Amino acid sequence: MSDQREPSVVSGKSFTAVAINCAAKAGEWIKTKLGNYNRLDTKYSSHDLVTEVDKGSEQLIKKLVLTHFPHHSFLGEEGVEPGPEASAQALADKSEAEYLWIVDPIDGTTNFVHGFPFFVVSIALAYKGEVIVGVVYDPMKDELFLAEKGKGAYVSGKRMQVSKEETLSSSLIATGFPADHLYALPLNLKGIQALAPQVRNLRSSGSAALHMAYVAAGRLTGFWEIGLNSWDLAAGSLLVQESGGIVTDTQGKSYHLGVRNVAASNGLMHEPFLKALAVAEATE
Ligand code: 2AM
Ligand code: CA
Repeated sequence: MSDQREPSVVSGKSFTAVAINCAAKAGEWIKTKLGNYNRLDTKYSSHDLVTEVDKGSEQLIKKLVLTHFPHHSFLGEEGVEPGPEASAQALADKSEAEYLWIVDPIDGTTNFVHGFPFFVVSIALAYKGEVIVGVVYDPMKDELFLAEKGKGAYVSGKRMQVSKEETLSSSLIATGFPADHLYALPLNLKGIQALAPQVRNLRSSGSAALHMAYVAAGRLTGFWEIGLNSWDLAAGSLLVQESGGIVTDTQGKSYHLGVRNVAASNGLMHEPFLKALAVAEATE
């Protein structure tokens, strides 16, 4: 087996092996529940959905992680009250953790609920606040995106690289339509209005983690969105960085776990990308 494939080899009780195992197990289980679950609740607003499957997936992952690493800390979307303040507080509460697992058990819940086949499991491990392992698993395509700090990023065992577009006009860019209709959605819509005529085209799959993985894989040139949470971005941020791309907030500051307004790209068009958002006053 070539060196390039090594990081996806599962062995022993390594952090990466556990992350992969959790994502694969949760993803397979989620897939069996597609169109086959009982409870649908809303969280922050009628646009913010959660199902028993989100909760079950998080329990499965948490149990597995803590079985292997009982002294590690765990931050999962379903363990946090809805809303930006609670998210920020939950992250602050874990700021002293040496090893912190940051998990979105289903990123793209609205898609899952509607049977629109774009949703992923996102699992990151941070060491002293820095992401060192990131896994995003898409069970519908059976694609596993993996990055280890300093060791590159891989999709299903194949090394990933960001795309090569250097201009906005040649870029395919993704964004989202945030559930928060008071603050995040209007800002994002401003960015959309400004960027749509300037780029090759825009896409919106409904899963931030999948967009980050696709930037890493060179399938998208860039991605931005206002009002995301640490669990949407932690794994994807390492995927993009280890594939040669850049992750900042929408104002250009380096990525850290607290970033909510994200801009990720191949790096080559990051400057005009951020500039277009700034000119549109769509950054915060
Ligand atoms: P989710 O499916 O895990 O909720 C789509 O715009 C992206 O926004 C998805 O990654 C989605 O993740 C996330 N999202 C949905 N509701 C959100 C909320 N209230 N706050 C922050 N992010 C949200
Ligand atoms: Ca989620």
